Amino acid sequence: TTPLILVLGDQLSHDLATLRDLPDEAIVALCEVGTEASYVPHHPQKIALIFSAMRHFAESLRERGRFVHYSALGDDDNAQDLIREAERLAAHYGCDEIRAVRPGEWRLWQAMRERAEAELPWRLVEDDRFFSTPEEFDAWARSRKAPRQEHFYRLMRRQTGLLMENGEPVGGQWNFDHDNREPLPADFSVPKPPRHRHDATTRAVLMLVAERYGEHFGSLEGFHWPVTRRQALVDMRHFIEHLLPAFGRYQDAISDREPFLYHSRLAAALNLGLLSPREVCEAVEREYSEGRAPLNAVEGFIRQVLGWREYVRGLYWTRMPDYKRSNTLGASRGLPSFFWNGETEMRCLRRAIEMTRNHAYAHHIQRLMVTGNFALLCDVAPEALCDWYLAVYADACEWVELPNTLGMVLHADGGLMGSKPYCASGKYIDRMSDHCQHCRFDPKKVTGPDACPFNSLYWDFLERHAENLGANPRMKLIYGSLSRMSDDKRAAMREQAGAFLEQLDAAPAYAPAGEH
Ligand code: DLZ
Ligand code: SF4
Repeated sequence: TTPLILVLGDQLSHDLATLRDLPDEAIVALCEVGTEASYVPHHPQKIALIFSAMRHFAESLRERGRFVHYSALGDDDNAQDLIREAERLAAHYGCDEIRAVRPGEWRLWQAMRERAEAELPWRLVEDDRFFSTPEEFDAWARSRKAPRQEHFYRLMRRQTGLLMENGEPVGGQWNFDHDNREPLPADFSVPKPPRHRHDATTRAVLMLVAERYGEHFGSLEGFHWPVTRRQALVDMRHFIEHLLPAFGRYQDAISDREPFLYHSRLAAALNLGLLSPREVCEAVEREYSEGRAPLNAVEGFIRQVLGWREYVRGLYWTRMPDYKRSNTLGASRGLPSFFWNGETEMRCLRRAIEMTRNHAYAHHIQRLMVTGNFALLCDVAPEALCDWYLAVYADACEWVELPNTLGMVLHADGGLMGSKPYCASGKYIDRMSDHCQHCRFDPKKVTGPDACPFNSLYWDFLERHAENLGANPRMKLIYGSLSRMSDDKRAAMREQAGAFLEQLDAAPAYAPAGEH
C-alpha cells in the first residue's frame, strides 16, 4: 500500500507515530491552508511560527530521504482546507489511504473520523508524544469521585519516576508552591533571550504573513520564535542555565517592563513538537540532582509539564464536544473591544495586551490574573474569551487553550479545572506587580472616581454569583467578609461596578480582522 502521511503544523517531530517504520514509497504531506490560518484571527507571529517551522521540518524530512509534498499557501492548486487538500494529494499520488496522528483539535479529529469509511479511508493513530493517552486519563478519571489535577500529577510522578526516590517524592513533599509566590525585587534584571537568525525560509514566511495576515491583531516585528528543533534546544538550554534557578520564586510575579521574566516560553516549541515533554522534564530534573537549581523551581516547572499539561489534555479529549459549550456561571458579555487594541486606562490590562500584541506571548499570571481575572469578573462569555486566547498566543492549540481559558480562568466547567474561581481584586495585582504605581487608578480604593475597577468588580461578581459560589467551602472566608460589610458599602460597590460595566458595554465594538 502507498499511504499518504498527513503531518499537521503541530506535529513536527521525527518520532511522530505515523513517521516511524514508514514504507519507502509513502508520501509525506504538509499543508499550509487558508482555513486553518483564519478560523480565528491568529496573531501574525503564530502563523509565521507555524509556517516557518513546517517548512523547516519538511526540509529535514527530505534530508532523511523522505518524499515530501509541501503545499504552500500560495500554490494555485491548494484546496485551502486540510481534509480536502490531503484527499486531493492522495488522489494525485495514487495513495490508497491517508494516515494522520490525532490532531490537536476536536473539530479536525471529528472531520477525519467521519472519513474513516470513505473510499479513500482516513486512518487515525494515537499521538504518543505525551506522558499519557486520553484513554488512560479516562480510566483514571472514572476511578475517582472528582478528578483533581494534584492527584493526577502524583500518579504521573509515580509512573515516570520524575522527582521520585524510593517511591517517595524527592524532598518529602509533592508540591512546593508556597515558595513560589514572591514579587520581584525593585532592581531585578533578566538575561536577554536568544535571538534566532532569520534564514531565507523564515524571511519568506514573514513576508507572506505580513501580506496575507498583516491585518490581524499582533505585530510581526521582533519575531524570535524557534522554528527548528536546533533553535528550540538553544532556547531550552538558555532557560535551564539562566532562568530556571529563579523560575520558582518569581513564577507568580508580574512586571510592568519585562514581558518574559524567568518563564521558559518553551510551550510553543513543545506544542509544535520541536521538543518532547520528556526530554524537557528530564533536563530540568538533572539541574536539581546536580545541584544547580532549587527544588521549588524544578518541581514547579515539572508540575506544569507533567501535571497540568497532561491533565488539561485528558480533560479536553474526554469531555469534548460538550466541554466547549459549558458555561456554569451563565456569562454572556462580549469581549471588551480594548482586548484588540490595548486602549484602556487600566495599566495592568494595557501592558498585558501590549505585550501580547508585541510577542504573541504573556506569562501565565498575566493570562490568569490580569486579562483572565478581568474577563471573569465582567462575565465575559467563554466562547468570546476562548477565541481570543486561541488567536493571540503562539503556544495556543485548542486542546490546551480551552480547558485553561474556559475551565481555569472562567470557572465555566463546573469546577473540573479548579475547585474555586481564580478571582482577585486590585489588591492582589498590586502585591504581585509594579503596575499600580503607573496607573491612574488607586488599588486601595473601592469606590469613587480613582478607585481601581477590579475592586468593585470583584465584590459585585461575588454578590452576583453568591448562589453558585457561596456554598463552596473554599470561598467561605471571602463570603464571610462580604456579609460583614454594611448595606451602604455594598450598594456603593454595586453601583460603582454597574457604572463601569455600562461604560464597557457602551464602547464601540471592535471586529477583529479575519473570517469567523
Ligand atoms: C494554527 C495553524 C495554522 C495557523 N495553520 C496551519 C496550517 O496551515 N496547516 C496545518 O497543518 N496546521 C496549521 N495550524 C495548526 C492547526 O490548526 C493544527 O493542526 C490544529 O491545532 C490541529 O492539530
Ligand atoms: Fe490594574 Fe487597578 Fe493596579 Fe490600575 S490600580 S494597575 S487597574 S490593579
